Amino acid sequence: MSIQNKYLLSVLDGLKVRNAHEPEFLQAVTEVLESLEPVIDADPRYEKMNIIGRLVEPERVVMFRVPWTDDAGNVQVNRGYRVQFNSAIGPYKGGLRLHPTVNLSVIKFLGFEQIFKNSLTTLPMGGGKGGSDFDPKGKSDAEIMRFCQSFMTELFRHIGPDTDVPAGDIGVGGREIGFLFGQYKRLRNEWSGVLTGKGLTYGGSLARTQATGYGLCYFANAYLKANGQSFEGKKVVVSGSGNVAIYANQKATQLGGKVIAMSDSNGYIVDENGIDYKVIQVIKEQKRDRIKTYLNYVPTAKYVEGCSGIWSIPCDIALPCATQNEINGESAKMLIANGCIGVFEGANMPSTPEAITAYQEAGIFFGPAKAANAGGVATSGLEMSQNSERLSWSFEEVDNKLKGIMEGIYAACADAAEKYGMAGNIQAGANIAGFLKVADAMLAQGVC
Ligand code: NDP
Ligand code: 2IT
Repeated sequence: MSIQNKYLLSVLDGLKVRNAHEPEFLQAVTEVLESLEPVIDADPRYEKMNIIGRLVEPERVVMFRVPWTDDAGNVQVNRGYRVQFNSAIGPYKGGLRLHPTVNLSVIKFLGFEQIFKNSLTTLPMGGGKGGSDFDPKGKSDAEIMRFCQSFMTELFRHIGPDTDVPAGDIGVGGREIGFLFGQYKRLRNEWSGVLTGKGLTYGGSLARTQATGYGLCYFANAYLKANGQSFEGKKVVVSGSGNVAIYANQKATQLGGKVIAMSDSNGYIVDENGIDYKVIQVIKEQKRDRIKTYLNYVPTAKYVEGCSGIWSIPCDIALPCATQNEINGESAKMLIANGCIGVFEGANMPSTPEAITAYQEAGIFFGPAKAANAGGVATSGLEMSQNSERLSWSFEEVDNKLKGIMEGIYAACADAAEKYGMAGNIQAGANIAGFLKVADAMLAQGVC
């Protein structure tokens, strides 16, 4: 789809000039602006108040030095980021990613996506994201702690429970959130719900750990159901084997699917009998080991070196849960040729533009990340509510709310797509429904 609207084109052209070295960010913005064309055409206020020009510019970008000492006594330095993208509908909210591929483009694309995702949850959260190019792989607990303490020693002055509330993402789970929280509390002399994904003994919410993976399957299930389909008897391929992938496996299996393949950045495993998520929990959450060690638990399974080959495995449903651009046009065509009926994105922006075009041309179901993986941040929003109330809700209560939110997101995307003449296009519906709430809040708040 190419943009015709002159205003949208001028914003995008300007952005390309000013951010030529930020390919992931430009990819994310282009995808959204293409869907917004009918909305901008229909209401002149968005152009008049330059809503799009303001939306694509982060309210604030913080970049900082993160010095730390490794176990051998060497002084290391990494680069830290927090992009506070949009606070029109609530405090900035979004995860922290620790991975060697992190740079400003990656954090800006994630922060931009987060604006619309958070809006879709219906909870009052603005968009933000942060992280560092620190590589947690092979580091000791003590090194992780020293890094997290140093990272928070700068970050603390920019965040707060009503200002900006970070959480986990790739490389940031319960262990890291604990170290970050401890350092924030120490620096501020204040106990507050400044981070989500906290441990259950200090303000965390039940079901937050499971929320992104469960939410992905609740969303996919609602989508499939609306089209007379279900997970029942379906072969499912899940990429990744981290937080999102593990609980996507568990829920897809509970809903009647069979997860036959999972991966990490080194390679993938295939087990036609179905992969038990508990084995992956042991390998990844307890031992922090590689996926190929699955063969020590299930010797009949197969391991293949290299992660992108996972999309050549015939399956009915694909749940990409690893990282951005992990499904390219060629992989998408392979999935479709092998009979895949739907791709639901657990990771952020896992499909390249060519892959999305292939899904659309084939007419398969496509659940875009900002809708399909919103369950994690939605449950972070529920954690914030519990912290404010000084109460904790039961697992069932949080899980039921999460399910309701994901079903509501599917309905909102379907309705928005239909209203703007693109019935069935859930990708466009997600962008439009997410945009409208933020844009209308921005209109109400004047030029700021
Ligand atoms: P984890 O760190 O728990 O797991 C990441 C998984 O993806 C690992 O299996 C990792 O393999 C693999 N992976 C990461 N980078 C790459 C890469 N460059 N190439 C191949 N594989 C890679 O992260 P999460 O499960 O939390 O996050 C996964 C995705 O879901 C990300 O896109 C994240 O932004 C998104 N997401 C996460 C949410 C959350 O609540 N955690 C919420 C919504 C979206 P290896 O161990 O070998 O690196
Ligand atoms: O991409 C995401 O939505 C997340 N990593 C979760 C963010 C959050 O604040 O829970």
